[in-house]
Amino acid sequence: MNHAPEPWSAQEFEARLRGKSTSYHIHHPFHVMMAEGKLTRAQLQGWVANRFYYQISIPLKDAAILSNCDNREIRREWILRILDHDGCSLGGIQDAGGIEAWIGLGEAVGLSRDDVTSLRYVVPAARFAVDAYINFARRQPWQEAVASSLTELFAPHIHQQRIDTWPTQYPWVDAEGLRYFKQRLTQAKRDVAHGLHFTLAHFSQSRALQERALEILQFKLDVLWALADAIMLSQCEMAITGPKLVTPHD
Ligand code: AHQ
Repeated sequence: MNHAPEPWSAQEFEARLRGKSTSYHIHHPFHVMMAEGKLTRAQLQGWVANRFYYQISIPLKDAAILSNCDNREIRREWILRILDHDGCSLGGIQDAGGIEAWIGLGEAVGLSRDDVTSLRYVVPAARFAVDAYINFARRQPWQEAVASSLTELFAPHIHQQRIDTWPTQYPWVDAEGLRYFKQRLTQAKRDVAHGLHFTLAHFSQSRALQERALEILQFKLDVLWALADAIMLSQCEMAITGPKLVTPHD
């Protein structure tokens, strides 16, 4: 009789999760072009405007996890992610939040607040990629949605890359706009410590669950890759239709 393979050790399991860094969107041609300073002003504006839809969707994703999660200890930690993005006013602490910081990034690259918040420049394929992530979190067990957040294992690297390269590659961008990336450096590390600890424990009950965790992480890596595809394609369309950021809704 075939016996199910033994689960990997925690070290092996974590190494396999981290090994998926090769699929991270830092390697996407669009992000490589960004790091090399090859994006035009309109292309960088298009990226900021489209990524705003991802940013405002993160709290909805996290709220879906909270609404599905029956574990108070997990919820106490997970709710911090919503406050990080939506902002909060707690015990004298006033934090405008990451969504507000992303609007500031939009203004730093020359968009108006309304250009960003109206979502007028968000292209359909970008919406579809982000919505696939939100709907995954709504419909799958909360434990799987926790595992899907682990693309942030690789996020500090891409945030640091922008902080390091934009001042010289895009000197016209107001440095204040980089605030979002700087605050994510610490927030992402806290979030990953929590999400990874839970994922290593929960999914190590069997080899099949560990394999599922890798499958979930690949799904989310594909979401980020598809989002970059959508933004890059919209730039090609813009090259054909002219410099103005355009979407089918215009
Ligand atoms: O700004 C980002 C962010 O707040 C999050 C939350 C996390 C999640 O729950 O899925 N993932 C994530 C990411 C953010 N920024 C992306 C970037 O490239 O700026 C990276 C992305 C991630 O790696 O998942």
